[in-house]
Amino acid sequence: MDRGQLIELGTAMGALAATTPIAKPLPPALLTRRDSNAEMRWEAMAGQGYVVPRDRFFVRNHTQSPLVAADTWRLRLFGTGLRGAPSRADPVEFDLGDLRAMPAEETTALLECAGNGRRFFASQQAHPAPGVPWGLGAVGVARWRGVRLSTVLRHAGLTDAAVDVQPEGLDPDYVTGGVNLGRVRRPLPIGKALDDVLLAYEMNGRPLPTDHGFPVRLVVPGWIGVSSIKWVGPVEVSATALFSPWNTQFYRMFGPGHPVDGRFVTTTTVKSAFELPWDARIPAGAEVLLRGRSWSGNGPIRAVETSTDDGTTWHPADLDPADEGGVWQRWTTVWRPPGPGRWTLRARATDVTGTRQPDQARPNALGYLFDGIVRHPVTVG
Ligand SMILES: Nc1nc2c(c(=O)[nH]1)N[C@H]1C(S)=C(S)[C@@H](COP(=O)(O)O)O[C@H]1N2
Ligand SMILES: [Mo]
Repeated sequence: MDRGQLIELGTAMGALAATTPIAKPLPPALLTRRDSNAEMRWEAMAGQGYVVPRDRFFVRNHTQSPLVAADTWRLRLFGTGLRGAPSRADPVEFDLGDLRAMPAEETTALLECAGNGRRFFASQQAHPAPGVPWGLGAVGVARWRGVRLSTVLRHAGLTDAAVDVQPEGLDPDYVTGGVNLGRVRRPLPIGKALDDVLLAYEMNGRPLPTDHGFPVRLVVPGWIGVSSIKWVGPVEVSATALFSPWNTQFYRMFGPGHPVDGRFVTTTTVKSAFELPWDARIPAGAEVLLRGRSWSGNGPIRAVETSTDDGTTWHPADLDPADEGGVWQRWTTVWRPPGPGRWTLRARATDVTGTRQPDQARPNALGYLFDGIVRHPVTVG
């Protein structure tokens, strides 16, 4: 057996030896389980600070969380975009100690699944899409600490010829419709890879939790969640374009108004959520302070408006000045319910590019990038 085969066998056995659907507890007050995924409940953010605590951060697993041993873990870079490590069997390797010895950076970044809000394509627009039926809770903000991907790529012998960087997860192969698509992996254009991407080993001040990619994951700010590969092991750096099902079959915009072969999805869209239970109970006869958050992959939020009369009139919400320029924006608005009964709350945000949430999101075959105004039901009395 040559060294390449040994490495393959080693990582395969490592991934197979121990996996769990989701490692952390899923208290129903914090998270809603959706198969191998878990959605944050928005009421669990009421009264919280800027970041989402680790216990309620959403989990999106194509398969299962692998229990990766930190001491034997290696980052393995290879490919035609590197000097002297063209083949997967003979990679440039770094262990956790190597990464920790490189200059560390900390960044506050938002992670959002491309399918966040997918269920509203069905419930509000009669246009259901396949996939995890997320409400608005497949999003979270955390403080990530790690080393820049660009730093590691340069240590690995990056050449000017590199065009794509493809990190690969150590979780089990993804099998769908009877077809084994291999490990979760998605090419990242070299421009983004060298810009602000982090190889993170800490989340909110502690080592990454198992479900969020221990020991090391990518964090790709502003881009859809699938870009931020968890439990990263091999990383291919290529002088020619790379392809995987995650940039050809999934995470492309297909359907009317989109190119026949779809459009590669990069940044997330603008959204807003109330920090309230779905169908919240609100006491009658008093003013209530409604809280929420808005965010956009285009950059900071400039304005948020709310409506409690089915979108007839809109009122500016008060933006928390502490969040100005941040990756999401907290806001509040005072509401005096006119009387008992069922009411619908709406919030719409405008981001730094002037993009405002539309009444209807543009449908697409796989239900990505829902940006429509969500009708949040509440019961007063
Ligand atoms: N290896 C691996 N990385 C992955 C995934 C996965 O299933 N396996 N899911 C991706 C998707 S679709 C999303 S939205 C984010 C979710 O990150 P989280 O589970 O830490 O919230 O991880 C991404 N990275
Ligand atoms: Mo995702």
